[in-house]
Amino acid sequence: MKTRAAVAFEAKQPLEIVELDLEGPKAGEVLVEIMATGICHTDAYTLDGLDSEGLFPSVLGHEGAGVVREVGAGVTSVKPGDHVIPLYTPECRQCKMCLSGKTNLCSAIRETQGKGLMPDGTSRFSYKGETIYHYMGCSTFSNFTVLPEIAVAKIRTDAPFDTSCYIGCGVTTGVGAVTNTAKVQPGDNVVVFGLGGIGLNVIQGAKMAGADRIVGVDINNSKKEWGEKFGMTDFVNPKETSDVVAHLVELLDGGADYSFDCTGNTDVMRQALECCHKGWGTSIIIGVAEAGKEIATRPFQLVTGRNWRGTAFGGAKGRTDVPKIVDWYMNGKIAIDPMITHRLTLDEINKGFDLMHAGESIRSVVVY
Ligand code: NAD
Ligand code: AHE
Ligand code: ZN
Repeated sequence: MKTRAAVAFEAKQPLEIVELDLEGPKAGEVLVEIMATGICHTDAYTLDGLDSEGLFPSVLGHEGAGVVREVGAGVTSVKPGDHVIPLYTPECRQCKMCLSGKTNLCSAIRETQGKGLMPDGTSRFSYKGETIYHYMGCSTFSNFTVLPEIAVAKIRTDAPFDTSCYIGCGVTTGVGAVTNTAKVQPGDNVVVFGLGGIGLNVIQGAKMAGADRIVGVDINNSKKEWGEKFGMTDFVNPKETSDVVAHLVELLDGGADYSFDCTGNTDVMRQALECCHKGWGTSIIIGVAEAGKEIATRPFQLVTGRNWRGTAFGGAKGRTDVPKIVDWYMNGKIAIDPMITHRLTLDEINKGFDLMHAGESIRSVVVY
């Protein structure tokens, strides 16, 4: 079949809207009509050539929601007409990682996914006879995409596509980092670095968990009002503070119980660790750093009881947890609507990247 898609033909170039050839689902796969997709900073990072796994030409996008249109042989958990959210972290429920109960990092298809291919080692997308790579196993910047059955979460049919797509990455990552990874407890003090599409969800997760002080840190002062909407109690602009770590340690009587990096900047990751309370403070890295970057601190920071951890997709097990997060949204336990600042057509998708880089959007969503 044919599908309209925004293709990343080359790094650092605008996406091009073209009609691709798409092969139907093979055994264990499903064809999904994507109804809406968010634009996450990770898409921009890959498009900018900063991802060591980045491949071109490819169809980016990993924050979608849509409808199953066709299923391949042997598919039992979804059927045509089901509403689904694609999962860049699948959940096979059979691999060592899934069975460990210790991680959401399913290993069933990770190797081929990182090579831009389906589990059988081939791509379903092509253009004028040339292979176009998949991205993060999702490729939601295509109106139709093919996904492994283990990489779709079936969700309720009354959830709007243009908001619930955000649960495919940003919402689950931010809220899950608080509830699944950090396990923030009532009364804890939290610091969040980077108040974008992820950081604001960390803030609303921390508020939901009953955190006491929720301090937001961003170099863009317009993010103060955004943070306050979701439960932030204090705002710090590091550009207006001579020593941001000392300031945070002072503000929180010794430092944060939990801090979160939502910037991808390795210098900020160090600040996030070092603003943690001696003896127990834990810093969670969410931000994705560009290829070649490394983190550093004095080992003394860890010797004296600070902990450095990370999280992917908020530690969520996609097929199990995503439908529950959709319920949280539909029941009003978490907010999504105010964070969708822009709705665009597929033809306008490059504008979504411009708005992100200019710090003018929280989430832009492409509605097909
Ligand atoms: P975004 O562009 O919406 O937000 C980034 C925010 O960080 C902006 O508000 C920006 O002003 C702020 N910022 C930039 N430099 C800063 C600095 N030096 N100090 C303080 N604030 C600073 O991006 P996003 O979509 O929220 O994504 C944030 C990061 O999370 C990205 O690195 C993205 O790749 C990553 N991410 C990781 C996961 C995961 O599973 N681990 C999932 C989604 C996104
Ligand atoms: N490909 C990069 C790493 C990118 C990365 O860490 N991705 C996160 C999700 S970001 C979503 O917006 C993730 O899930 N990581 C776990 C994994 O298995 O990829 C690189 O450095 O090579
Ligand atoms: Zn993302």
